[in-house]
Amino acid sequence: MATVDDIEEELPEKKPHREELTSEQQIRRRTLKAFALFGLAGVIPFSLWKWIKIQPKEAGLPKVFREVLKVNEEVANGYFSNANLAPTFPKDWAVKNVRVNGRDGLRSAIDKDAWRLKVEQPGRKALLISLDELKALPKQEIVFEFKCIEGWSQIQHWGGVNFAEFVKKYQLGQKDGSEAWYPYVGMKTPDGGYYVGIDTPSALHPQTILAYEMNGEPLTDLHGAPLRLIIPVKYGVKNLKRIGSLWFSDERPRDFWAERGYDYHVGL
Ligand SMILES: Nc1nc2c(c(=O)[nH]1)N[C@H]1C(S)=C(S)[C@@H](COP(=O)(O)O)O[C@H]1N2
Ligand SMILES: [Mo]
Repeated sequence: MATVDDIEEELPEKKPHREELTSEQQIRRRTLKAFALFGLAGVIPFSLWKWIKIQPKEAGLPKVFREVLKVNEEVANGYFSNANLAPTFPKDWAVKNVRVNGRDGLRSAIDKDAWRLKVEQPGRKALLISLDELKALPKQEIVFEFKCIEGWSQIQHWGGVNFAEFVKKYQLGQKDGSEAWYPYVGMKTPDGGYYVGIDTPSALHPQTILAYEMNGEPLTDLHGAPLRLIIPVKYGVKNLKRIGSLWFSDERPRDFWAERGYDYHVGL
């Protein structure tokens, strides 16, 4: 893997550092502010309103409101918009010699017939879903440029179940008795040797797939059989191979490469 310094060099303008805060701290700060404002919206005291009115303005709106709008925009984009789609290509542009990168969580053999996808959510009984059940859902294919953070990329062809479709089918992600979404999805290999955390809007992005095929064939072991994540809005590191279980949660799930110094979100 590249070092943290390499990544910072690769993505200078994408990760502007405001003051001394890391992007993670900035997001947390902004989100907290947004939630605080949502909570106060109905009962906002006059003194606070006066304070907001004297805040610095950005595009005509007090900056605090602008920040709430930004968070809303980001959430809305992730869930609903097709505007930020990764470019796609004709099938015959896809490479045949797909590179293998990363074997964490793949070193032991698994019994693919006995394999089930375990799905968890707070307050619910775990689901165990077979590959045949997933294959019975509509198949989505994508040919896109897969990018590894180490500096290589390839045009690759994957097929599987659209993640949002899967979520809808099994009624996942939203908190019981409310419209609110769990903010994170965690995933790990059956042996726990590799694991990722993904923000829910990115997981629900229209191009995110639970893939069981590569180039029209079942996945090979080293590409993540029987099921892997394909998430074109993220770098390769988040595209977990050999998914054993996935879960929705309020807490940010552990993430293998974030624990080794990479940015948690590694978005493209
Ligand atoms: N289980 C598991 N998934 C993983 C990894 C890994 O080491 N183990 N490496 C990641 C990285 S860094 C990349 S670039 C892609 C590579 O996928 P590929 O081997 O199919 O090209 O898998 C990702 N998913
Ligand atoms: Mo990677």
